[in-house]
Amino acid sequence: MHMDIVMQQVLKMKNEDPVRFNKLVQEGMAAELGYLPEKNLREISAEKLKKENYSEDPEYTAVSDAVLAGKRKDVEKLVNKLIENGRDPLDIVTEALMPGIQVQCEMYDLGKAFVPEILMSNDAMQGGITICQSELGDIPSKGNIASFVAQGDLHDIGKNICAAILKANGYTVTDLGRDVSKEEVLKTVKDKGIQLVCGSTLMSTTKPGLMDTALLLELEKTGVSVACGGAAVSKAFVGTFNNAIYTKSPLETVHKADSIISGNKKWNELR
Ligand code: B12
Repeated sequence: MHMDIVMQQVLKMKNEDPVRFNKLVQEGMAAELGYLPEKNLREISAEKLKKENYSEDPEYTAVSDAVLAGKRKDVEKLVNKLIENGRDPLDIVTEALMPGIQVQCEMYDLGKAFVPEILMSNDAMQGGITICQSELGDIPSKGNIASFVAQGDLHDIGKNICAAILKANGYTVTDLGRDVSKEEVLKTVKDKGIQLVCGSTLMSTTKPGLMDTALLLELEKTGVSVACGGAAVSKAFVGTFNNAIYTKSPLETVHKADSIISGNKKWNELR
């Protein structure tokens, strides 16, 4: 087709159907950067994503499926049964509950699932996480951590998982929720004797919130640094400012929190 006509159609779509326009631009960029192989984009199915994310244990797979279907009651029933059978609650979180939400989120990203499905799966996963946490009981606290999602960002699924895994590993976590200002974080650090802050963001536009928080905590001489994670955050980005470390996964955060809170290492030794 002649390029002028293509451009006219593209501009028409931009005005009349901005959602589709933005989706196509993002897919095109992701394919160009190598995140989405162009030819496979339409072939990705729930079955394929399950194969990539699910455990091989059928009892865990059943929980992941119930999370994917957004069935909170089924998740709770299955998780209770696994616990009765002596399964490790932390394993249930990472091997059974997390894979379900991961598949749902990837389906959403491909335009094959929608907001209500994400929210139902999140709720179903939270049902399972609550049971696992209560099962772990009162472990003597290893230290005080605050968790938050940067100002302007509402994506909190990953942060909730990270907070749950920190709690399961013996930390007292003050969860400030999402869309949190640096001033709120500072106040909590001062009021609650926080020893490490864990912050996350999933959008490029809200990344500066993590940097501003780390720098404010430094400026105010709190001695508390920020472990930064979430899909929009990279090691390179965190390396551009002081008083912060990059942690790729919740378990890596646990290990780095252990080093920082026991006083063995400072943020600048863990970069
Ligand atoms: C689910 C989702 C939503 C849900 C969020 C529901 C909720 N309660 O969180 C809804 C539908 C509400 C939503 C809304 C929007 N979204 Co959205 N969303 C997603 C999606 C599909 C999945 C994110 C997710 O939860 N993944 C699953 C979790 C488990 O993964 P995770 O967060 O990365 O967490 C893991 C690690 O990163 C790490 N981790 C996470 N946090 C932390 C913290 C610490 C300290 C550590 C150590 C580790 C860690 O551990 C986790 C477990 O492994 C992504 C695309 C994608 N595939 O990532 C887009 C995405 C993040 N959304 C995007 C956008 C643009 C939006 C909207 C602006 C859309 C719109 N036009 O309205 C709004 C934003 C509203 C706002 N102000 O925040 C873009 C962001 C682009 C960018 N880079 O800037 C993405 C990337 C989609 C895309 N391809 O364009 N979204």
